Amino acid sequence: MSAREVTAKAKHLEMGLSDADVLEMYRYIVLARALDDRMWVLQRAGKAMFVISGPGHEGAQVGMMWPLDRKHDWFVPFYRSVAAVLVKGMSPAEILLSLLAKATDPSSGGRQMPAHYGHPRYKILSTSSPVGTQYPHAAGIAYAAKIRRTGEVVITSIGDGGTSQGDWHEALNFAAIHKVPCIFAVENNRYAISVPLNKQMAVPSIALRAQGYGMPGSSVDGNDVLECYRVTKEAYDRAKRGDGPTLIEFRVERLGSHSSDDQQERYRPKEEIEAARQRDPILTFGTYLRSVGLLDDAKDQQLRAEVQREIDEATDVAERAPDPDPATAARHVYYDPDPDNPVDPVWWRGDTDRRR
Ligand SMILES: Cc1ncc(C[n+]2csc(CCOP(=O)(O)OP(=O)(O)O)c2C)c(N)n1
Repeated sequence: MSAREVTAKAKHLEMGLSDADVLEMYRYIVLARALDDRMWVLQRAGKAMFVISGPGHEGAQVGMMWPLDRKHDWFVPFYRSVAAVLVKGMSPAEILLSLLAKATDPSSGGRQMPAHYGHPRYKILSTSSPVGTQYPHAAGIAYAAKIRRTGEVVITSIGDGGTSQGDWHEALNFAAIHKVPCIFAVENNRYAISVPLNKQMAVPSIALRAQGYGMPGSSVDGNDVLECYRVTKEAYDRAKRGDGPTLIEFRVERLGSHSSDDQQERYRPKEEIEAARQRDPILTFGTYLRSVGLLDDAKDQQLRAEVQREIDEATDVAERAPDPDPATAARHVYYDPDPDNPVDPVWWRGDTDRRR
């Protein structure tokens, strides 16, 4: 039975999303969560040194990535962007290769900390550790896309605390002045590690700040996956038309601690943590899919079993992968021409005599 038969007004159909689309979106959310759980298990087992991930942010991330052309457009992630990089093309195995710092980790060959995602093939820009730097990077890529008339759109994301960084403000100002095709997402979980939102800003909404730079700003419930899609699609179409950037605040819940290095129970009230769990996007989106007849217990169990198998296989691949050769530790730190690497700038220019 399709959603159209159950109700003439299924919200996703009105938005132009098919039944297959919304089921795939749900699958990505469940996949990202299962991957997240596995990362924590690997860390607790002493196989990974650190975990920082996105439980609770998945619905907003899947909704915000869905309007993108996954091959053509750019994504500039942050450490919580697990679901987002999956939608953009990375596999669970690639994410686990980076968690375990393996030689074949596509993000950095095992050099970066976990959660510093990057992938040239999927146009995911490598993550830098200082919070906020992704915003000017995204504004710069979007400026280049505009000058080169490539038609690419850029999306980047950050947490609420990251909006206190100078980089964040400079990027928005520059992007609005030059009307670049960029979507600036903020995943507002109301905490920057243990620092609450009211110690980061004196305004009631991050979206309000857009006005100060001369771009539209929206605030959306990040557990309402379809709303996240709708608002981002509007911003995407605006960027495509050449009308410039948009700021979108996604109000999300952080369902765990900031990272494997802290304990949220020490700075968050129990009731708040419990209330956050009720707003889990797996629950909210699952409820929607059931209400339009696309999901039931049997289908949900089958999907979760398939996802679990995929995560088990990815774990095997990552655990069996070789560690990097210590002799190559400084590779990628300084410029090192590599004729076999298709993203090497020398290779691009065909300037091969400059190779060592
Ligand atoms: C410039 C800079 N300052 C501090 C840090 C350490 N740090 C890493 S994540 C983080 C909290 C960021 O909070 P927020 O932007 O709200 O995102 P969230 O982790 O809550 O998703 C901090 C302070 C850093 N990486 N870079």
